[in-house]
Amino acid sequence: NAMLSWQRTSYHFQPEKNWMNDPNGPLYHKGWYHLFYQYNPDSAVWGNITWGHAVSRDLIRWLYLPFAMVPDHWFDVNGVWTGSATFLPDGQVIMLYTGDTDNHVQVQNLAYPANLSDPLLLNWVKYENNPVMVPPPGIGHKDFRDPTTAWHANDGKWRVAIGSKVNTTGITLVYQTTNFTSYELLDGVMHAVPGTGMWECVDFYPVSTTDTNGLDTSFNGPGIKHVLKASLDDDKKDYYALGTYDPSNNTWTPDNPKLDVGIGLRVDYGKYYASKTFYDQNKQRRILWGWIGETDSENDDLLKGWASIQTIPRTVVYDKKTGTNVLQWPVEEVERLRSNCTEFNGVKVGPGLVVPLNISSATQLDIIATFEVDKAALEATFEADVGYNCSTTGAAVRGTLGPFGLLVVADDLLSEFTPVYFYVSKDIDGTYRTFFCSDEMRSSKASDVNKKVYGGMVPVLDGEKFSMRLLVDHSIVESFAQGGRTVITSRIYPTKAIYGAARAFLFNNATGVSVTASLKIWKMDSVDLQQYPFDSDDV
Ligand code: DQQ
Repeated sequence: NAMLSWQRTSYHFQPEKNWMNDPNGPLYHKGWYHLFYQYNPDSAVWGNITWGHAVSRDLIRWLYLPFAMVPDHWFDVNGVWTGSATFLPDGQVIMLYTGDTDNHVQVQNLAYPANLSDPLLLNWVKYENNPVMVPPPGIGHKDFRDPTTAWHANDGKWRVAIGSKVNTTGITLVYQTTNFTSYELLDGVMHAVPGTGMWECVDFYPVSTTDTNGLDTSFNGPGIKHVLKASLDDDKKDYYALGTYDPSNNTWTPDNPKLDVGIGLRVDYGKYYASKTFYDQNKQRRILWGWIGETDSENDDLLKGWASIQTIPRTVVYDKKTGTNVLQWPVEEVERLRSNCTEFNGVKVGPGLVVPLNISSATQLDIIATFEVDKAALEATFEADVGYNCSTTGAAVRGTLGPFGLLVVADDLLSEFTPVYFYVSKDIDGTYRTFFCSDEMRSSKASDVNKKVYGGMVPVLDGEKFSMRLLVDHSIVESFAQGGRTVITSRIYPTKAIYGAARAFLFNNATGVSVTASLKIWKMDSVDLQQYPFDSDDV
């Protein structure tokens, strides 16, 4: 449907048509990054789940390959569901995935490449004695899915985590194996959080507290913490926590019980789910993928013939400055798409003002913006909006110390726009709290769009400016605050602010402070995604 074609992205990964959901089994092999993904070959809604497959040299320019796995055995005939890849020391690639069986039981299956020397890993073999794990006693047949990348424990055995629940308690089960064909369930659970429901797509990985490089999933020792992430089926949100892993008793303990998995930090505060990391041995970094669904209607998805996007892959590291969160940042390769930089330096935006930025066709942008708030005014404020929360008020509501930020994917008349902004609150004891929000309420004139105000708190340390980075790509805005401490992804469906009509503005809706903004705005080139077999130059 040409009418909706401007909603397709120009530099994010999405299939040519039909439905996509979770990223699966990401890995780097012989010069190629591989992405597998949950895919419906027949329609733009979920179903017939198959593993789509694409490869890239640089995580940005993707080539579509034939399906890696289709639902064709009794142990996965109702869907080749989510899974993860593990490299063995001899280079063998192990793929563990969930199959929905002929009887709708969730089991774990083993697959491996038919030919490891093929850089494209085109052919996959399903192990003949699948399944390799079935729901253990006490676990529901529909509550047992999404195996993680395996890690090598200090006892010389491999371990793999699987999400589940008992009543309304979300849990992580751990199995151990030496050969990936037979598995033993370890006693107890690695972690459990009451009230969080079914844990999907568990991710578990080490981060260095001292170095900036990523760590292989099996890495353990001093100077590291472990991130545990779960995708909560009940509210379709990804939560993570930092903690300590003890392999000897198979437990993981959160640093701060108040910020445990499912009740504390979100991976991304916007439309974002089923994320998964992998260790990139090519560049010694850990890379995070996330599935960005649609927030228009299913009917519109069928009309436009496709649904869902993957984020630009993000590096993830421990935030040494705060010690309480990870930092997510778009992989450096995306910067190769930048062209045509426009700079704005020291633009003063007084209370209640909107300042147009002289950028045309503002649909594909990479924006870096910093804001300085008038210090005297901040200090003179006695109290401001204690108890503020991004989700209760959008950018239209004026406070003393916020909101201020950017309006993106806006038309000239501001009939459509999406504010991405900071909002500062101050308590009578002098403490500040900063929120980072994205307000979709006026992003589209279209009916049948589910619009929200998203966001969360973001630590802003002494001496830091307020800083944000935005990746704008037609119907998606990925927003990173303070170097990636808090991240928000929005889907937007503009009808006026499209192609040449799209603009960007600075705004300051605070009543009590002026802000001074400096920005760099790059146009982003489009990426051509090709179908296999492709030009041999690319291989
Ligand atoms: N999607 C897969 C499941 C997973 C869910 C099925 C999360 O394996 O739990 O498409 O979005």
